[in-house]
Amino acid sequence: MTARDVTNAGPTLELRGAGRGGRAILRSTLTSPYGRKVRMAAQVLGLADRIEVIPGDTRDPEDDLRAQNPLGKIPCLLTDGETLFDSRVILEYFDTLAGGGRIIPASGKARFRCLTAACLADGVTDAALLMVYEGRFRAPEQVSEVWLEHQRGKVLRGLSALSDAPPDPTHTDAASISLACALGYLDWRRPVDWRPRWPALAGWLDAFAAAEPAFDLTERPHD
Ligand SMILES: N[C@@H](CCC(=O)N[C@@H](CS)C(=O)NCC(=O)O)C(=O)O
Repeated sequence: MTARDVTNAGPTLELRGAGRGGRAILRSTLTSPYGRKVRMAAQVLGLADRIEVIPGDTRDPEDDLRAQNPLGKIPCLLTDGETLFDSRVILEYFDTLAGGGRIIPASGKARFRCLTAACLADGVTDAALLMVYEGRFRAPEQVSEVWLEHQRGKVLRGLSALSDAPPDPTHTDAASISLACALGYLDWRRPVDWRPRWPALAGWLDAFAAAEPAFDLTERPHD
């Protein structure tokens, strides 16, 4: 098999599955910031009605999520007999289904800039999530201020870098989706008070929400 064969190997992975009406199944809560990335990308690319969201309880050993994704993390997409995770892979998959180059530039510098900016925003979410988990998984006397400070540094440096060079808020791609989901998560869980420090990013989020209806459409339910 030549290198060219490898890049073009295998049949297409259709977006279908055991969900209602033959839909693919997305294991995710409606509050997960990474799940929101996937739901937003599906909206943007016109794929949302081919996916059924079935919540996954990441802390429940009886939930079949752990059999689907050994890491026990959401989001996780069950499609055409395959299981795809994590959110970055699922965004790549959706982009491919939509013809390519829609939310991730197909090639060149633009592709790797977009993917790196998306990873930076995801990294902000990762660190924010670890700060939240520190309070959730440990008794108050076990909480490590050193660890919290370490993660806070990642959030703050990430936000500074993203504020200095934000993605175009009027163009929805993997980078702007990831940043919007990161900021939405920070607004909800508040591991840091980011708005006073980065008003330009607050303006960025307003501009993105105004330009991209999928942001409001994927907002977590408010009870
Ligand atoms: N890199 C993963 C991160 C996924 C992730 O950490 N999801 C959280 C929920 S928001 C989770 O499943 N946490 C449970 C755990 O870490 O055990 C992605 O982009 O999908």
